Amino acid sequence: AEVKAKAKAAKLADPMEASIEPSTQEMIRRAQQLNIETVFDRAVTMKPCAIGLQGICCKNCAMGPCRLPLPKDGIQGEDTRKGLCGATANTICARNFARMIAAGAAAHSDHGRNVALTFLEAAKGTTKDYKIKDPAKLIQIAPYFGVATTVEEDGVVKDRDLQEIALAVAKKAVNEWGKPSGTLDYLKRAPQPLQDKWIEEGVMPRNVDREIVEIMHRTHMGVDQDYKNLMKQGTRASLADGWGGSMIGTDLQDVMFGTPSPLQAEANLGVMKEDHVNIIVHGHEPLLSEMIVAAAQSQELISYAKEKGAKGIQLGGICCTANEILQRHGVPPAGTFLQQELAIITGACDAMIVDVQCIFQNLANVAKCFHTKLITTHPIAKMEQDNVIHIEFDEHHAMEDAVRIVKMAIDNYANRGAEVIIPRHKTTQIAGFGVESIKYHLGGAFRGDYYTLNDNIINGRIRGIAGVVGCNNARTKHNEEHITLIKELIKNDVIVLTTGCSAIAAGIHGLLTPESAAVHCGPGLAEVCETVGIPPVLHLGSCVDNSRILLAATEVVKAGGLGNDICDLPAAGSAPEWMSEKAISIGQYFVASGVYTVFGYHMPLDGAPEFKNYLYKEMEKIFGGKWDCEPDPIKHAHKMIAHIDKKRAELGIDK
Ligand code: XCC
Ligand code: SF4
Repeated sequence: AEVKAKAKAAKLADPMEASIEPSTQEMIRRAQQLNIETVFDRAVTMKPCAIGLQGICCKNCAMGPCRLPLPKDGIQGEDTRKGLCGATANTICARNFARMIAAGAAAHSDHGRNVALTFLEAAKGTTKDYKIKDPAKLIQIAPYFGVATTVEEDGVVKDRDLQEIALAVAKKAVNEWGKPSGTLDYLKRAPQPLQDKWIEEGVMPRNVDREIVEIMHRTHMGVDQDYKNLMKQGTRASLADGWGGSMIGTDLQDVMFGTPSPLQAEANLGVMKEDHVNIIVHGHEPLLSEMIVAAAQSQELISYAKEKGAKGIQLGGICCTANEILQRHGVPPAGTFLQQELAIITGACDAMIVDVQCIFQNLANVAKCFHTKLITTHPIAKMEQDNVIHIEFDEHHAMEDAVRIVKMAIDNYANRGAEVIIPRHKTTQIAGFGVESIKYHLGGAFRGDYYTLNDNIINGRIRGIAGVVGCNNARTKHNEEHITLIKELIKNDVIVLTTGCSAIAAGIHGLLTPESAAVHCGPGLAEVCETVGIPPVLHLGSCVDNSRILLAATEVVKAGGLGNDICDLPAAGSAPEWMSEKAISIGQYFVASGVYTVFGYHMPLDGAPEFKNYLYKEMEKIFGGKWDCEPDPIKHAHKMIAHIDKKRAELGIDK
C-alpha cells in the first residue's frame, strides 16, 4: 500500500518543458507511455532542499547536521548564526565548497592516474594492448617532466630511444600523484606571471593526492575555520586538477590513443540503428572505450554480428566517453548526460557499458524493462541491482575483455522486444579540435598572419574567446542554456571552445559545422570561419580536456599582442547547466588561472553572503579571475561579453 501511495504521488514531466531537443522530448513521452520513470519525472516530483541550496548545511560531525539558513529579511546587524561548534555560515559554506572541489579534483585526477599507470605498463611492455600512437606528443611533453629526448654519444647528439623516453615520462608522471617534495612539473607550462602569482599566494600544488587529502583534513570538524584559508587550499587542489591530473590525463591519452584532429561525425539518439547491434559506451575513461571501439570495428566481430542477423555494429557514446571516442575515431555521441536513460528506452540498446562518473543508478531500473545488458567495468563503480553484469576491465587483458563484452551485446541482439522506437533526429558535426589543430587551421601559428587567432582578436574580427563547458542539469531545461548562450556569444563575434556535455549539446543542435557560421555568427567571426573553414564553436573534447583550453589560452598569451597573462585576455568561461562537483573544481582552476567564470542555474552560496562576495569579487584581486552566476542565458552571455570588452579596452584594442 505504501509503495502504491508513493507511485501515485509521482508526477510526470512535461516533455516540452524538460528539453528543447526533439528526440529527448519524444523519448520522455515514450517512457511515460511505457510507465518507465526517468530523471525528468523525478525532477518534477522531488524539489531540492532549500537549505542545502544555500550551501550552509553542515554534516561534518555528529553534533549536526547544523543548518544556518539566511533569515528571511536578510542579516540585520551582526551575523550571529552558528553551528554547535560555533562554525559560521562562511566557514560552513567554504568547507562545503572546498569539499566539492576535492571530489571533483579526485574524480578527474584518479582518471588521470589510471591513464598514467596504464601508460607505465605500456612503456614497460607489460601490456600489449596499449601502445605509443603519437610519438610526437610524447617528445613534446617529455621536457616538462625533465626527461631528455636526445642522447649524446661520442660528441654526437642523437634521438633517444622512444621506449626509453616513454618509461622515463611514465615514471615521472605517476610520481606526480604522490611525490614527497617539490611542486607539480606541469605548472611551469603556465605563463610566468601566473606562476608568480601562485607562488606568492602559496597555492602551488605539491602533488595531486596531497592537495585533495588536505582539503578533507582541513574541512574535518574543528580544523580550518577561516574561509579565505580554506579557499586557498581549494585553489591549490583545483590547480592540481587542471594543471595536473587532468592535463597529464589528456596528454598521455593523446600519446597512447592519438592527438585528435578535426573529423566529421553524427550526433544524437538517431545515430542508433534498428538493424544493427547497438552498443552504447558511457562514462569517462578512454582506457576502456578505446578497446571497445577496436573490438567493435574488428572484421571478426562484425562478421559475428552478421551471423546473428544484424547488418553490423553501431557504437555510440554518452557523456565524456562519447567525446573521447568521437574526437579520436569519429564514433558518434548518442546523447548528453540527460539522455542516458533515453538511449535504453529506444528498445534498441543491446548493451550499455559504463565505467566511472555521471552514471545514473536508475539505468539498472530502466534496463530491467528491456533486453539491454547493462555492464559495469570498473572496480570502483559497481551497481547493487541484480540485472547488472560486472566485467572487470584490466589493462593486462583489455582487448580480451572488450571482445567478450562486444560478443555479449551481439548475442543479445536476438533478444530485442518488438517495441523498438529510435528517434530520427541526428545531426552532422565537426569535432576533434585541440591546441595543435586550432593553430594549424588558423594560419599555422597564433600570431603574425592574417589568419591567426591573435591577429583576428587584435583586429576585432573575433571579439574574444569563450570556454563553454560542463554538464546538463535536470533542474534546467535540457540544452536550452547551452544553446541560447552559445548562439548569443557567436552572434557577438565571440569564438567558443567547448567540451563535455556542452560540446555534445552543441553538436546535436548543429552548431559544430562551418556552415553554421553564416547562419549564427556576427560578421567578423563569420568572415574568419568562412575564410579558414572552421566552425565558430570548436569541440575540444571531454572534461579532462579542459586542460586543452588552459593550454590554448597559454599559447595565445605567449604568441603576444594580448597582454602577459591569461587574465589579460579578452576571454571568459562558462558552465551554463553545471551539476557535477567536477564542474566546481574546473571553475575554480579557471578562476585561479585568471578567467572570469560564470555558472548558470544556481550556486550553493546564498546563505553565506561574505564568502560569496569573496568568490565573486575579491578573488579577482588575487588571481585576475572570479566567479559569477547567472541563470538567464542571454544575460549570462552579456556578462561574459562585457568582461571581454573590458579586457579589450584595457589592451587598447577596442574599436
Ligand atoms: Fe558528466 Fe563529463 Fe558533466 Fe557531462 S559534462 S555531465 S561531468 S559527462 Ni563533464
Ligand atoms: Fe555542526 Fe560544527 Fe559539527 Fe558542522 S562541525 S555539524 S557546524 S557542530
